[in-house]
Amino acid sequence: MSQSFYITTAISYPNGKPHIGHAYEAIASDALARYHRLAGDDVYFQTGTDEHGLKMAQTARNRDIEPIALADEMSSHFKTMDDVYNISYDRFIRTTEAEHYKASQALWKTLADAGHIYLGRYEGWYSIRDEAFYKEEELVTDSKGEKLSPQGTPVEWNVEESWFFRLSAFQDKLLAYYEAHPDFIQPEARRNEVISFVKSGLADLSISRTSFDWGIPVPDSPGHVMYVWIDALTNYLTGAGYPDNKERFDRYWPADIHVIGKDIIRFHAVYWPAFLMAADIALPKKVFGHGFLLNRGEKMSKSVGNVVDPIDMAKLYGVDQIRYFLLREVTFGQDGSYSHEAIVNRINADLANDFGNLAQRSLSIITKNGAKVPSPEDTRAEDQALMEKIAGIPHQVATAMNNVAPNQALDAIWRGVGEANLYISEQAPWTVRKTDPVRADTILYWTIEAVRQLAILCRWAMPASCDALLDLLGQGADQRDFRALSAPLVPGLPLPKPVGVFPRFVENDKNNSEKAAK
Ligand code: ME8
Repeated sequence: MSQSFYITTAISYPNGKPHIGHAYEAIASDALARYHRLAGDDVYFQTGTDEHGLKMAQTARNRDIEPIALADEMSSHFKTMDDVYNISYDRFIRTTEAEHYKASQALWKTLADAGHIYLGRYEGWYSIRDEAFYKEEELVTDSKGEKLSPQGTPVEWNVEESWFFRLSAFQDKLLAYYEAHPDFIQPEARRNEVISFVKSGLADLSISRTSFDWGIPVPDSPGHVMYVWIDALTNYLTGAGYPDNKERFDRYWPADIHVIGKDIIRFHAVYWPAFLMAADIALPKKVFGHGFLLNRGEKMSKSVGNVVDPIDMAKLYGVDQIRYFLLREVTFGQDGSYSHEAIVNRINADLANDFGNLAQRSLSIITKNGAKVPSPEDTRAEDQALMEKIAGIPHQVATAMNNVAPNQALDAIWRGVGEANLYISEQAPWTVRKTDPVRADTILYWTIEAVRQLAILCRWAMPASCDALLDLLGQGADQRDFRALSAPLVPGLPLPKPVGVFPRFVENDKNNSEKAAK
């Protein structure tokens, strides 16, 4: 039986269209999901939209539409973005689905029956934009003397009857859990931040609202809807079949990794494990808080006008080009910056010059000489040396991906691309062919065998482009996962006419502005 691997992204608020930060999280999670599928795991990958709460209700009111109409409209943009970027989700969940209501209410009842919930009165600060409660001492004051949340968003004083979760009872249990499971929260900086937050003291958490009704009704408590985060976090259980589908639940729960942004680490690494402990449900194995994507080093914001539409970016640069750029350029877990120059540099240097040219140079000679996989009849030590280097890469990729470091995995693959380029330049099959065609065929064979392995190794990063390369090498759909790494190309296999897989990005090409405008 293959090992199960359940991976989730955060579910986004569909109160506006997705931006490139949302695409980034989806791409990184997709890379991990695809990697595990290639490695033979039984992967379940869930993403979706978080449709309740005050932020959604207010945005809908401002537009004079029903919240569900807003959710339907915007959720479809998130789904389209995922589809454009080849995000291989197994389920796109929406928290307005009936099945999710059932799971959220079941979790609530479990918490209530176990005595972890009580009715009280909430008085305190609330940020609608963060959908979060804050302690007085956490707030900051801006230059106008206005109080703001630690994330810099406006807060308002809130007083209402509310159900409370006894979060304070979990302080020691959480700290003990973090201590016993050092990999539960990653990266290290996020773990330290969470530990110091929990050590500073946990107040009970208000988990229902009475001042609006756009949420999941609290069981047996008319007038109360669940606090949006209780409902949102439960999506991870809904996807695993909670509460009724025991077989599915046993197969996929606990989740292997929740991939989220650093701004929502507290909800995932404090509240969520506390709810699960209280309900006697196993905790997810890992919460990974990635960094923020910055536009030329600046935070994206509608008022600065630097919010970039991920679909326009895909049209301008290419889907796999953006996927590769984000996965390679940003150290996963840290903030990352993007700019036109940096993207173009990666496209032209790494993709067009390095990987693309390697395939193009070797395949174009082969096409002119019979268009078949050549025979390695004169294999020498230098060929074996290249293949040994390539053979070391899967292990390096596995180590990196198990450490949630896709950038390091790509570094390892590109070291292989570099070795293969060095090899073909030194062996110069175009010159050797004039005097020794058997040796030239051998060099070309090992070059395209290296291309084949490298393409399989980075299919999780650039699925469409790597598949296009494998098409050029005549490889079938069942010859593209990691098991196929050890089944070398068969000499004599007919090959199609090569086409460029990684085009250069040409500045001021009039096609670019047309592409972006489409
Ligand atoms: O927080 N760079 O939704 P959301 C990278 N509904 N990631 C970014 C980013 C940026 N510039 N901006 C946002 C929510 N994100 C909740 C989640 S989960 C049970 C509920 C990330 O639409 C952000 O950190 O505000 C989060 O992981 C995701 O995008 C959705 O953010």
